[in-house]
Amino acid sequence: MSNVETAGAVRHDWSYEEVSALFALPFADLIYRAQAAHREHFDARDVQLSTLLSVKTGACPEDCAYCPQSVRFDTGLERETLLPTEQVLDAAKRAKAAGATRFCMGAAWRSPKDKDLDRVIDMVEAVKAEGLETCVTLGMLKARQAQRLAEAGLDYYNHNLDTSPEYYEQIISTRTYEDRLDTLEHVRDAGLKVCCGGIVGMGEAPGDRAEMLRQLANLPEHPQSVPINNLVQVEGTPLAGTDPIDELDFVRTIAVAKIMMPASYVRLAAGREEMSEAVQTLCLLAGANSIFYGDELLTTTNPAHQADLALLDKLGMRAEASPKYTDLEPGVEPSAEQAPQAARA
Ligand code: SAM
Ligand code: DTB
Ligand code: SF4
Repeated sequence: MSNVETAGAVRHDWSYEEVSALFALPFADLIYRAQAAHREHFDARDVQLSTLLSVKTGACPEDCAYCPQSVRFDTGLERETLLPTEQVLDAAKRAKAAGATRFCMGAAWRSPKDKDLDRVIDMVEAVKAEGLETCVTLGMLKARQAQRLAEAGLDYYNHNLDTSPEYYEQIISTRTYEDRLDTLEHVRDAGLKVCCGGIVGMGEAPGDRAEMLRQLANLPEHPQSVPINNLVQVEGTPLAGTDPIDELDFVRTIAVAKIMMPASYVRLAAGREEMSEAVQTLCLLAGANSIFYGDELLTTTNPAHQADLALLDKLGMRAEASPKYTDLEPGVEPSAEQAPQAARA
């Protein structure tokens, strides 16, 4: 597996040495391989646009060291209880009008209570009826909760591994790596698509990035969506003041993720506000084909719509019109736009 002829192969048996060797490639060779892998599965002009909304903010009992929403850190964040469905739907309509195709709702919970889940299910149904793909991230799920979300028509569940198993204990003590793998199993078993990635720039060693990607790619199925977040440093969190990751090492992380999980959307996720257009462009050249779109992430800021659309335009790229994994109704012919994507799906 050392050249572009085998680019695009979907494997689940990566060794640590192989992943380290990818990170060590000359930069041009790495980008060449990532591009080749990407083009086996996607149209290289397309970028998928997902808009985030925090539907329940702050006062989270967990201690994730990166997170402004933990009740344990004083970040000055205003807490908010679960939003009414109408307010969520309004935000989803605005996201759709601006060009997003997926709407991701996040809640600062360790895990949802069943009565909370009822309300989230209402939101999912309302947003889906608008014609948007839906994603939620609510913390740990039980098998039955994942099934209920699947029955409601949810498309994706986001639950990140965040980092390597070895570095994990430096970052979170209130839930284990195993807990995360269990939730991911429940989500897969319920037939939901998985959105799972991690965060870099948390002071991890390069080997932790390699191991995090190895963990993701060696899951029983590749997550259909892989967000790579660059830590957004928030004053008051334990990770504020951490030395940022070298920008080219960030690009390398994206490229290696694409080579290892070529059929997955790799999302250039949090942290774009601090990145130049040139670095974002390198990420897009390295096979990132999804972004968070809209001027807010969950509690921090993100580039404005106009800036992102202008960048895509400058690069001859475009917002993906119909997501690759959209299920077609049985018996319904794919539209001309869907056809090439449906054929590859
Ligand atoms: N509470 C739920 C959970 O953690 O499973 C869902 C919401 S949580 C905010 C979702 C993800 O956002 C985290 O797993 C983490 O990867 C990412 N995240 C949170 N704070 C971040 C930050 N400051 N910078 C980058 N990514 C962050
Ligand atoms: C993901 O991987 N990143 C998103 C989403 N999944 C839920 C969250 C980023 C949060 C950044 C910090 C904030 O805005 O609170
Ligand atoms: Fe809570 Fe999620 Fe933030 Fe961790 S990442 S503190 S679980 S909101």
